[in-house]
Amino acid sequence: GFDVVCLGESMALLAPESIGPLTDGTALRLSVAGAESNVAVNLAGLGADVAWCGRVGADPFGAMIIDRLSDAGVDVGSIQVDTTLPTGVYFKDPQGGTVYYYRSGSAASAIDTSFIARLPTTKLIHVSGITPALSPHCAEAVQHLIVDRPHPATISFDVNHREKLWPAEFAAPVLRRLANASDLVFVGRDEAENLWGTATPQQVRDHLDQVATLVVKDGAVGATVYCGNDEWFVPTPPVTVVEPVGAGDAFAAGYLYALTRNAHREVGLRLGHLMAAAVLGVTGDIGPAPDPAQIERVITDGDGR
Ligand code: KDG
Repeated sequence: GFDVVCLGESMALLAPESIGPLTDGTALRLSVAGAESNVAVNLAGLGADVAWCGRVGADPFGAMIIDRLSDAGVDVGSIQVDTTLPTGVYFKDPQGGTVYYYRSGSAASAIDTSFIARLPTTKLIHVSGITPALSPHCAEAVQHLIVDRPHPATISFDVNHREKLWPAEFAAPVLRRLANASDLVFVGRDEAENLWGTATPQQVRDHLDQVATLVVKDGAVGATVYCGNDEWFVPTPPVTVVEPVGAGDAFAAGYLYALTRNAHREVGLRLGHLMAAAVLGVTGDIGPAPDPAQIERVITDGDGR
């Protein structure tokens, strides 16, 4: 089986080539985006045996997603190609600081419990709070995966609240329920505050008290991992932020990679920070390839200096 299976929607992303308004005549660049496939690409870069499972359309965008993930070393053998529904698309507006999704009725929005039944064998399944927002079928599928547990795998859940898909008042109870039924949860401190009104990492822990392992990321401050009554905190290393998108996905990949190597939870936080820092320094969703020697130093010595 795989070390990790990541499940979700990937889309074609259209973003201006240089910062400016989204208007007629603006040159756009086409690329691949998707939170869970970003995690898969980062994990493959670290050397993990990882598959991405999702549904794409029988169109150039679906083909592009399959090609790029395959190039990155991610297994694409479980991707379903839908012959009628299209690949989702979204536009990034860096000037307005927002995104526009064209993904309702996408191939991925038809992910259902039968798709979950066909997931390949793995020790660890990574999903996010984006998927239950895509359609009622997707919500049922994620609930089935996490609550009914048809697969004997550890479930990792990144809360990933996307305001443009569902406002906090609708998302809050669903994301809390899914998080509390997962084995490992990633959430941003400010994301949790926006959803549940929890101001401090400890308040997040009190709100998600059923989770075996909870990782609360507090931006430039640091990350805390809670496990039972124990907790470990690792400060965020200083970094110049060019563009933050993808940093959470890279963080999750670093933590999950440490988990596949049976490293200590604190090592997971360090690898998470290291992977996130690489993405924070670039405009793209994925950072430059990590230095394998530095990764090994973090895993064996507990730090990468
Ligand atoms: O984490 C980055 C994602 O937000 C981006 O790749 C797009 O998956 C995406 C989404 O649904 O917003």
